[in-house]
Amino acid sequence: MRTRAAVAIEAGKPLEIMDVNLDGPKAGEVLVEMKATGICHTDEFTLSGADPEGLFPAILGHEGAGVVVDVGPGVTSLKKGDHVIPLYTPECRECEYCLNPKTNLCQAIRSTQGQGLMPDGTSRFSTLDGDPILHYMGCSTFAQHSVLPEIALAKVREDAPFDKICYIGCGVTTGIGAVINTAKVEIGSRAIVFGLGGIGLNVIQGLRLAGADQIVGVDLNPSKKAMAERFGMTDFVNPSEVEGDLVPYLVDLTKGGADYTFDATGNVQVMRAALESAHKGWGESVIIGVAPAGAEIATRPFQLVTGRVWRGTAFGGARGRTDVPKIVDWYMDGKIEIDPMITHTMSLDEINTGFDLMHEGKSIRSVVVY
Ligand code: NAD
Ligand code: DAO
Ligand code: ZN
Ligand code: ZN
Repeated sequence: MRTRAAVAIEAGKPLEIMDVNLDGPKAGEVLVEMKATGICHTDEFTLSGADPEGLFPAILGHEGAGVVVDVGPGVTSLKKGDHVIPLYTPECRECEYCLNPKTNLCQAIRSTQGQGLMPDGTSRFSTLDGDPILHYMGCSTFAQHSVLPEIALAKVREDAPFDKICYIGCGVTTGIGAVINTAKVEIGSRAIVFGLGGIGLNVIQGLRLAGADQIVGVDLNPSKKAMAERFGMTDFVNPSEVEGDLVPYLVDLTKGGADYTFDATGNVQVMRAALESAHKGWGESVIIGVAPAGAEIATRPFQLVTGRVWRGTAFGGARGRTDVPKIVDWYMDGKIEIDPMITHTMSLDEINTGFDLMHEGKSIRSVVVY
């Protein structure tokens, strides 16, 4: 079939909107009509050329929501008409990783997904001239139709609005999951969140959900304060306004250090400050931000000897087919908010405007509605 897509032809160039060919689903695969997709910083990271693993030409996008149009042979868990959210972290429920409760990093299709290919080693997308176009993070949600492995789709309730729940495909789940699944924050905790963007705001609402008593937000951009307060931040710190070192200031503010700290900036100096502002003896620091290629973290080992813990999280530690439908329920039941974070919506033809808004720091989330 033919479908319309925003194609990343090469790094550093705007996406090109064009008709492309899409082959139907093979065994274990599902054809999805995308109804909405968020534009995430990771799409920008790849499009900019900063991602050393970025491959071109490709159809980017990994934060979608849509409807099943067709299923390939052997697909049992999904049928035509089901509402789904694509998963860049799949859940096969059979591999060594899925069977280990300590991780969500299913490895069933890891190698082909990283090469921009479907599990059989080929691409379903091609140009009208027949040249292959690569998939991206196993999702390629910047196309009106996409083919995905069955294990990379979460089935969700049908009354949930696509233009909001697409954000659960990455930002919402990553932020809330970092709190609930990775840190396992207890009621009454003190926490510090570094970076109040699309991920950090969801960490903040995750902390509110978990019953944290003190939620400190740290950001260089003072315009982030109002929205973070709306989601539960109790104290705002702008590092550029702190006299002296940031870490002792934060340790003092949290009465000896935070029980939990989160990096949602991707900056390795911030990651160090996050670790060192965690409480001596028990404080845990969770790295969410993706640092530039080759960047390294540092601290004095004595920080760990004296009881602080450094850990990281991918997709908020969520097992997508199991956890994503529950997060959609939380949204529909009013336990979490998404609507205020969707600051802009646009058509596929206008998708490059979404990237411009991100560069200008004017959006939290832009969503393309098909
Ligand atoms: P964003 O750009 O919307 O937000 C980042 C925020 O950090 C901004 O508000 C910015 O002002 C602030 N900031 C930057 N430098 C700072 C500093 N030195 N001190 C304090 N604040 C600073 O980005 P986002 O969409 O929220 O993503 C945050 C990070 O999370 C990115 O690195 C992204 O790649 C990563 N991410 C990780 C996962 C995962 O599974 N681990 C998933 C999605 C995104
Ligand atoms: O190596 O098994 C693996 C998969 C790693 C995927 C980790 C994704 C981390 C977050 C990237 C940004 C998400 C938008
Ligand atoms: Zn698996
Ligand atoms: Zn993302």
